[in-house]
Amino acid sequence: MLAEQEVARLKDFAREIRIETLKALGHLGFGHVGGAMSVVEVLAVLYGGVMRVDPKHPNMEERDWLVLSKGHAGPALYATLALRGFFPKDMLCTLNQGGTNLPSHCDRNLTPGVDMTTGSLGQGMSTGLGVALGLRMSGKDNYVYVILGDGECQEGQVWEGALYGGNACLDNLIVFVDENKEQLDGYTKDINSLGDLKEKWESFGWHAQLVDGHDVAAIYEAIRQAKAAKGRSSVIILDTIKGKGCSFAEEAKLNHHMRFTPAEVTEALKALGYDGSWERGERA
Ligand SMILES: Cc1ncc(C[n+]2csc(CCOP(=O)(O)OP(=O)(O)O)c2C)c(N)n1
Repeated sequence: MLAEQEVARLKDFAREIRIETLKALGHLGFGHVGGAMSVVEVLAVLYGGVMRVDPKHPNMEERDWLVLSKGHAGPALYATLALRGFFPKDMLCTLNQGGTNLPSHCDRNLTPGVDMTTGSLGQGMSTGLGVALGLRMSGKDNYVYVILGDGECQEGQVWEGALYGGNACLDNLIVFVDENKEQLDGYTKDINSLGDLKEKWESFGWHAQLVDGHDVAAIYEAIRQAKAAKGRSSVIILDTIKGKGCSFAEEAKLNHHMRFTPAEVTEALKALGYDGSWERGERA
C-alpha cells in the first residue's frame, strides 16, 4: 500500500499535469481536452515513480516504455514529461503550432521522452506488444505500458493484439484501457457497445483488473498486482470520466475535441488552484 504522503504527492502531480495541459491547450484555443484529462492520474502514477526513466537520457536502453496509443491525448503526456524535466516547460505553449516539437498527436521522432508515434487508433496495441516481445527475447527486464481508449477498442487490431498477448504471456506488458465511456461523437454503448471489458480481456487469457482511474492509490496497487501476476499479460481497465477536472469540458455534452475561450480556461485553472499567468500568446 502507498503511504499517505506518497498518495498526496501523486495527487498533486496529477493536479499539476492538468494545469499544464490546460495552459498548453489554452494557448491554442481548441483541442482534445476530454481524452487528455481522463488519463491524467495514470500518467501521474507511471511517471511519478513507477516507470524507470531518466529525463536526461530519454532513450536509455534500460528505460520502461509508454505507448500512448490514444495519441490524441498527447498534450497530457507532454505536460507530464515537461514536469518531469524531459524538456523545458515553456515548450508546452508551442503545442500543435508550426515548427513545434509537440504535435497534436505523439511523434517519437520529435519529442524527448515519447517512445512511440501514435494517433492511428489500434496501432499502439501492436507496436506495444512488439516492443514487449522484443525486450523479452533479448532477456531485458524493461516494462512496456500501453494506454488504449475504450472507443479505440472498437478497432479489430486491438483484439488481434489481445489474442496474441494472451497466448504470448508477456508479463513485461501492462495495457490500460481508459474506459471513459465516450468516443468522438457520443457514448460507446450507443455507437458500438464494448460490453464488459474486464470479462472480454479475461476471455483472451489476460490478467484483468478494473479500478477507479482517478484514484492514484488504486492505480498504483493495480500495477503492483499486475507485476505480481507472473507469466500473464496484464490489462487494467480504468473507470474514468472524459474531461475530468476541467470544468468547461466536464460540463459539455461532447468534449472530445472542442473550442474554448480564455475566460473558460482561466476559470478551469482557478478551480484547479492556479491563478497565475497563462494568457493566449504569452509564454508561461
Ligand atoms: C484508425 C483511426 N480511426 C479514426 C480516428 C479518429 N479518432 C480520433 S480519436 C477518436 C475517438 C476515440 O475514442 P476513445 O478511444 O474512446 O478516445 P477518448 O474518448 O479516450 O478520447 C477517433 C474516432 C483515428 N485517430 N484513428
